[in-house]
Amino acid sequence: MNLVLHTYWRSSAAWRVRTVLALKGLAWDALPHDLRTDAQLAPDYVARNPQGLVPALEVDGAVLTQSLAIIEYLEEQFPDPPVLPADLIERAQVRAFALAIACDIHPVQNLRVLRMLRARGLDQAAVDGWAREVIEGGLAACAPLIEDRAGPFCFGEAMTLADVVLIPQLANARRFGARTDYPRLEAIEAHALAHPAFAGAIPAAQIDADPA
Ligand SMILES: N[C@@H](CCC(=O)N[C@@H](CS)C(=O)NCC(=O)O)C(=O)O
Repeated sequence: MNLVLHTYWRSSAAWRVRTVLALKGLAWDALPHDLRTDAQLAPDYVARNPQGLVPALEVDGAVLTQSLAIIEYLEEQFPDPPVLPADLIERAQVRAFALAIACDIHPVQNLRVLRMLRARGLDQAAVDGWAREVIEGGLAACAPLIEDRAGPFCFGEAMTLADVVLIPQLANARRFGARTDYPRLEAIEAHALAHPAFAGAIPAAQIDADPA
């Protein structure tokens, strides 16, 4: 199977997919699109993904879009190791945690929304303040969902979709100076980043990353 990931090193949505590809031991080729130059809006890419967003995953030429749909595909096609628990209640809780970030935080602070605010006259400080407020409110709502759970990952001993989505969002939080000082979230982050699946998935490890 030939896997080609349309990606950008700093994209948190692409980072989610990179983590799951690594966790499942899958080899893939990177096709980077530099969001700073709007490469994601180039006609040949938009022909593949009309949303003009990264990531997209080409599977033997078939184009999959939306990071969570891509991850669900990978989970169904390559179930081992899983990113969703076997227990159906826990599966729904893991998905809910991931969606709370992927639907209710990330889209409100993504690049095109921030650019729209800038275009409507907000200065950069006000735009960054918007992102910070959105992320802080979102994380404050997510933290209690896993506060009382045991284990080094969000939902126990094994990495799940919840961790895959949380870690990039914490990186975004730091980028905008949002508060991240939730002891459980920070402990999960430290544990997750030490996992081999994250080593190759982090932004700095990507072929298109800016030199440090
Ligand atoms: N819901 C989408 C979000 C994708 C997304 O927002 N990608 C960002 C990078 S993290 C992007 O391509 N932004 C370019 C833009 O906003 O024009 C997913 O999960 O795949």
